[in-house]
Amino acid sequence: GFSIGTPVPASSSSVAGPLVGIVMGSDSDWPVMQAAADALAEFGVSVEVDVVSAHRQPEKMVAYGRSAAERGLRVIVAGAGGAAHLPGMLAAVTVLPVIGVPVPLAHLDGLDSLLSIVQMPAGVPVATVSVGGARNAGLLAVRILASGADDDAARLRTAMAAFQVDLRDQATAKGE
Ligand code: RP5
Repeated sequence: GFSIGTPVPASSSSVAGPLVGIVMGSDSDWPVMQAAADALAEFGVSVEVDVVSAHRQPEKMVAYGRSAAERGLRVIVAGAGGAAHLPGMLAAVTVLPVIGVPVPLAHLDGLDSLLSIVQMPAGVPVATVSVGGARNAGLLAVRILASGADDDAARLRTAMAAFQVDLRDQATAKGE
């Protein structure tokens, strides 16, 4: 389980507030979205987690998106399933980069979620990961933070390079 809206303290970040907002249309999305939080925790990035439904909580969704940058967030990871409008609607009301996670539901194998998130009109970008690809969403958020000019970004670049060495070594161990 998880505490909605409770920031997870960073292990080694000097920044006070959460840098990444992880939101989802329903708490039923959490078993998929948890992988994004886990990836960010591995890199010591502070996150906040909340349920924000584009369809059932439209005012909350707009308020979340409009306040995100001024509250100190740098990236939003948004997951939703079915008619998955949350990532795109958030991208419409924030200047922050939005990473969309298509959450697979019982029907259509998540193709509905994928197409709802990936087919954004020009001018309103959402970086869409694979169906259920919340871990990559978290890792992409780390890479976005790592592209900065600050000391935290340099630390994240070093950590990401070490992570990639681990990936290579694991592949080698499997004989690839
Ligand atoms: C979407 O509807 C949510 O993102 C979730 O994937 C799906 C189903 O939500 P429940 O109400 O069944 O939990 O908005």
